[in-house]
Amino acid sequence: MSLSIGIVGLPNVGKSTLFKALTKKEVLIANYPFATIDPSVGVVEMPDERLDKLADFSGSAKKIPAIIEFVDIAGLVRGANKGEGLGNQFLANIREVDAVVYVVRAFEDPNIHHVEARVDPKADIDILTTELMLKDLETAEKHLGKVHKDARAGSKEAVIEVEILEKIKKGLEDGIMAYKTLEEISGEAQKAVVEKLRRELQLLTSKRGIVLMNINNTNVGGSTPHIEGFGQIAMNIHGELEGAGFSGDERRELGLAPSKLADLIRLAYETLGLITFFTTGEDETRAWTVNTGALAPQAAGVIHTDFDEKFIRADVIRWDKLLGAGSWPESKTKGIMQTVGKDYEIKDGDVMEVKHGA
Ligand SMILES: Nc1nc2c(ncn2[C@@H]2O[C@H](COP(=O)(O)OP(=O)(O)OP(=O)(O)O)[C@@H](O)[C@H]2O)c(=O)[nH]1
Ligand SMILES: [Mg+2]
Repeated sequence: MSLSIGIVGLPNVGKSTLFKALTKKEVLIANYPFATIDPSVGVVEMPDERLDKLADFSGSAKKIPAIIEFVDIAGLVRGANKGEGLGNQFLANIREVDAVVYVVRAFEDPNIHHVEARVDPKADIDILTTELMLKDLETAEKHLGKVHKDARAGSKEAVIEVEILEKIKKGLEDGIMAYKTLEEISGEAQKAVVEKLRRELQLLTSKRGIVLMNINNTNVGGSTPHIEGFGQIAMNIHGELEGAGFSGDERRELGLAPSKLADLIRLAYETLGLITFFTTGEDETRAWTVNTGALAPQAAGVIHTDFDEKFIRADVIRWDKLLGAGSWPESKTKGIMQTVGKDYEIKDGDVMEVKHGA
């Protein structure tokens, strides 16, 4: 399970600068709108000191962190849903990601051109979400046309689909992003249709996100935006890039503020309801990603697809307790380690050893 996050925002707000700070990849950073046309994709390792400590503890030959893919997407402007600016080009890119970082400009700098000729992060968020919602409205209406036919032909599933699409549509017309409408739908048959619609329509606002305010050290211009249920972070993107590659200690010596890139990645995990568990041994220590609420067999299935069906039981211990016990066998004799069955819910920070019949 690898996670991909799209960087979305108005032109010239620092999206490519953030992408470069995160991925250390060379991209065009330029003080003019629409510098980015084709999206760039880069992979970032999830920083996690628990992984480092576990790998030291086990004397592992390899250490494999969880990874996150970031996609630097073209800037979008007012009217983009109708093809303004680079128009529809960015939409396909947003469809492909799991979550969105909405970057808004909160720094004052007369030398950096702002497409709206003012600094107002809240107004920028309104432009971004409005454009995406308008596009979603178009997609939902188009799809409704098709599904209506199936519903009339007597398909039960299509009847539910129409119901849900109508709710999404009404919500979008009232300025409610699709993720919110979808999350509020209950009923087993309904939820199955929600999953189907998520996959098939990939509505732009059906994805969760983070609001990132690009600030200077000195000021936050305009009013603070907020999207219910979304993570929020303020960051000096330019400073992040300048400090990229320096350790925490080096940053202190240079008088740079501590990096917030790791906070951003953690926030993405939180926002998406993801947790990390570990496997560890002499060969490797590895971090794995699962959804909150995943049961032991599902987690085992992330390690190897066969392990899900052929799951028998697992030995589980929280990472710091394992370190405290001194060794895996000692954690057993001391009774700190738990042997769990199929109904065990994996917790963030668990170390797991799967017993399977595969
Ligand atoms: N003062 C200041 N300038 C910044 C900051 N972040 C980015 N910039 C500058 O803003 C300009 C645009 O940065 P980019 O990262 O290329 O912006 P973008 O959002 O990718 O723009 P498009 O690809 O055109 O949509 C560059 O000149 C950056 O150096 C910041 O935090 N402070
Ligand atoms: Mg760019």
